[in-house]
Amino acid sequence: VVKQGVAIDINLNDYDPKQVQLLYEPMIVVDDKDCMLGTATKKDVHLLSNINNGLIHRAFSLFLFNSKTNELLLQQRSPEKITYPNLWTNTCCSHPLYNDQELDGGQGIKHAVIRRVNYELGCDFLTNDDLHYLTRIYYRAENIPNDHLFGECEIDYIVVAFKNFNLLTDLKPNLNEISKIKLMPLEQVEQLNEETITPWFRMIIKSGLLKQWWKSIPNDLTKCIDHTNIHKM
Ligand code: DMA
Ligand code: MN
Repeated sequence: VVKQGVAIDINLNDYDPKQVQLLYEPMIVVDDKDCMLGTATKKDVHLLSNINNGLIHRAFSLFLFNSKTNELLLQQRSPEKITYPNLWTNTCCSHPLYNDQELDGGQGIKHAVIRRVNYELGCDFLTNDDLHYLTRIYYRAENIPNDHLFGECEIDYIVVAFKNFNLLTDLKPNLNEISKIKLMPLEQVEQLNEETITPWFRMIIKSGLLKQWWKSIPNDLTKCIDHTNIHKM
């Protein structure tokens, strides 16, 4: 059975054309155990009407730490983003695509991470070996208040990397995706104003998971690996 969600005709003229174009990317539709059910567009999986009918899709969240300073790389989403514009969040979030290279839960996710850090951050220094898939979280959230159209309901693969890089010379943010980037120590991340960060980033901080991962890098990360359970947020 291919679960696809209902395609709804909505007026997308008020949104950024590049971001609208990306709404036709093919996502991986899964059940709450992360078993693949089929595919649907980025637009359809993020429509609240479909989310309310139980549509779940696969995503990833990358946390890139600067090994020199032990700080996390954060990004501020651009005003062009259709969901959660202008909010601060972890290094890079996106979705694996429904294609041969990205369907697999392990290698496919890493392929998607490398594709997106390149696209969003102009980052070309991460390789498969730098990426550690730790665990999966399940969460659901609505888009910014006053938009009753979009939201998220995802199985989110948590990927961590620890690498020495220079914020100014090794990265070139794509301004259609990101307005600002910065490095932050744990204490500062934990004090971020909830209103200014994305819901998934807030849940990951509040749950204590981020702190646990942070304290375990780089040598103790294996104790954070759980490829069996899905943390419900
Ligand atoms: C989607 O992020 C993934 C998560 C974990 C929320 P996003 O909205 O930044 O996706 P994209 O960058 O592909 O628009
Ligand atoms: Mn999503």
